[in-house]
Amino acid sequence: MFWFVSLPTLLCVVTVSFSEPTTCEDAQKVCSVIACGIPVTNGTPGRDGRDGAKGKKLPTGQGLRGLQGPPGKLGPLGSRGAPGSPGVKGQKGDRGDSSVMETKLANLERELRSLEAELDRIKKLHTFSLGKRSGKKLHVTNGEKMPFSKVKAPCAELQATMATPKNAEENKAIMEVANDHAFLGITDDMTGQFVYVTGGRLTYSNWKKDEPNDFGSGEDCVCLQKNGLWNDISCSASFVAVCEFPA
Ligand SMILES: [Ca+2]
Ligand SMILES: [Ca+2]
Repeated sequence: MFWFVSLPTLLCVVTVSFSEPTTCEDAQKVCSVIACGIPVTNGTPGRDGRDGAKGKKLPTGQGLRGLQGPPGKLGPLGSRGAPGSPGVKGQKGDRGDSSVMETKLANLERELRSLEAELDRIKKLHTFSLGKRSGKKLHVTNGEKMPFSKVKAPCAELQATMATPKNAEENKAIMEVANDHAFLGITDDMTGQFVYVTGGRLTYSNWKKDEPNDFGSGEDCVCLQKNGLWNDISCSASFVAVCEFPA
């Protein structure tokens, strides 16, 4: 049977066996008469092939994004910012109902004026009946005689002080009000120097001749005599109490 195979066909088979065409189409390009698709029986498996060439390294891919972590710690307070610009001025509000307060205030003012007038009237009555105005002072007395230690209290009840003449006019006013020997608010029982009971050294005096003499080393208070002269005398003696307060 091999003897009927033409020569070109035989050469083609030989040629094909040496060039190892990879496909049947490759074989057809070399040999136009070769018959493809002829069924063949499977042979024994070939040997394992050699290791292939090392693959090309690909660029690093992007991995999957991890889960979001917990919030971080609160940061420190920032510095105080600059003041903002003023807001838009609001509309004028409705007028409140202040008539009740205005009425009460008016009543209080009326009562205050009435009390001031009454007080002024009482002061004038005192001046006319008991007291004597001298400059900015008003001197009063009830005519009662008492020791020096007891004069201070009734004056304090009137929110006044013991009579302390600071000039000749006041000295004369006290003398006329007392119309008798009177204690003045002056003593030297603490330091040996005569001072006002309200504090401070004397700025005016009207001592009688040879006074103060501190007779018997026991004269620490001052008496205004009926003639207006001063004498240091015992504080335990009793004389008219005269008080003074701002007119
Ligand atoms: Ca004395
Ligand atoms: Ca004396």
